[in-house]
Amino acid sequence: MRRLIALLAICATALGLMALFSPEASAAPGCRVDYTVTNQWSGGFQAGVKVTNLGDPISGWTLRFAMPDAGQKVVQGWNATWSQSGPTVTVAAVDWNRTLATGGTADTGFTGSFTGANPKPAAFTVNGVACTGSVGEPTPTPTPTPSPTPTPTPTASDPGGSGTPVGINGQLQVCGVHLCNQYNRPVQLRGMSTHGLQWFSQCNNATSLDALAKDWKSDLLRIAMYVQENGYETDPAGFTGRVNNLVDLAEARGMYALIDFHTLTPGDPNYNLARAKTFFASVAARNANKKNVIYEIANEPNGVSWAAIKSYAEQVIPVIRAADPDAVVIVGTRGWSSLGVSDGSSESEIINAPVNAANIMYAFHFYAASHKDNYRAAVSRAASHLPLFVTEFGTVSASGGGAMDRASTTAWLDLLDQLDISYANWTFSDASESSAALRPGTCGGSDYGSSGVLTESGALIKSRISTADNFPTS
Ligand code: IDC
Repeated sequence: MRRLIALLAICATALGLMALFSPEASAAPGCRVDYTVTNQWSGGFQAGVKVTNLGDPISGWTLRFAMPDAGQKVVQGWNATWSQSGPTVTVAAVDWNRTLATGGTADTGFTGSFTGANPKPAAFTVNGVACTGSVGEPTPTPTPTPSPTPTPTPTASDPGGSGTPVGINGQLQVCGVHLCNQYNRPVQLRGMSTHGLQWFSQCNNATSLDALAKDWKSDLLRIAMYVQENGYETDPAGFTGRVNNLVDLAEARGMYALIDFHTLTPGDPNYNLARAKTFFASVAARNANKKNVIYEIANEPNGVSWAAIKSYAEQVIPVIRAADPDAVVIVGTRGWSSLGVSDGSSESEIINAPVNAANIMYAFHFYAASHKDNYRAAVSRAASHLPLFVTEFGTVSASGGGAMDRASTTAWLDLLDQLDISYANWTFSDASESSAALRPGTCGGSDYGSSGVLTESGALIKSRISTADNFPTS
């Protein structure tokens, strides 16, 4: 009998130890959850949920909390897998944020709906351990009732601070063939594009975007959300959430955010028409009140006529306008956004049959080692008829690799400066390809701007975009 008791005691200890070391119930003796309602409207709200691990490093986490009111429902979450059963909300880490060092944080959030009150949730646990840290500010009362304790957001009138690109220029609009600021004066935005979010999200974090805004002085972040190649189509809610999160990170730093529906293969954007409508309805509704958002509805149509692209645009643009009437929308062009040139056509097919919508621009892309004088000539001609935005370009060949072509890149950027055409460089990432601005592996560190981490392309582009903007203010 005594032996049996001893055996049971050993088993119990072993089970306890297993529980302690399994990632789900690991030894995190402490955690904090910051829950902040960042926006609230009639029947709906948005909240940021930040998990801080105050215990030992963990290699996986699941957050749970309870919604106090029966009418409170999670609609869509981001940066984690969200589910709700009755009052209990379960938030499971995703691959790229499941490891949390001591003091490490994971930023997630969700949009929700509510019917009665919208009290703040309770009983936060991470891997079953109660999080006793602060759970954030009291929830503001629904608008339009003025809130006694409004949750501060950087959205208001001065996003990211008064000296920033968004702080100075405010809501953009197309005037004539130019992109104009709130004073109706032409502006040129110069910045960077992410790589595919499905592959390089580790390069887009608070530290790297601080560097991009302050050190690179980038005016914009293009958010390249691939639709295929393990992108949006595999997890619409997850990718929508990631895009929204990056819009917020850009906004908080006073940068414009170009939401790129990165279609590439197949080349006919109509293949993704239904997805585009769903995606843009959602991001446009969610970001309608922001001044920093620009929509790019199809990255690079290819193997498809201008008529088919125009038809796609005329179906997607009204969906955006219904939710966000005043934002600039950019339409991709034939032949990988070459204004048709790569297909043996030219800008005249667009001039002769423009998209039937206001406040829009047309995308032009180039890769400096592949696209030279005849493409520059097309842009020079087109620029006096069409509002153009170079939403993507590389300093290298169209494969994204090969040698950097400094002379052609310089000729291109000088031309764009002269014409006041905005641009975003491919890519602000550490991909192992010469178009990447950061050296392979460097996104795991905390330096995103010094010469030690920049590639040849990164150094050239940073030197070009970090010069003073001199945006007109009257
Ligand atoms: C390339 C990436 C490469 C990736 C490939 C996948 O650099 O790492 O494997 O896409 O599709 C474009 C496209 C852009 C390309 C880029 C370079 O918009 O997605 O990225 N490029 O080839 N158009 C012209 C060049």
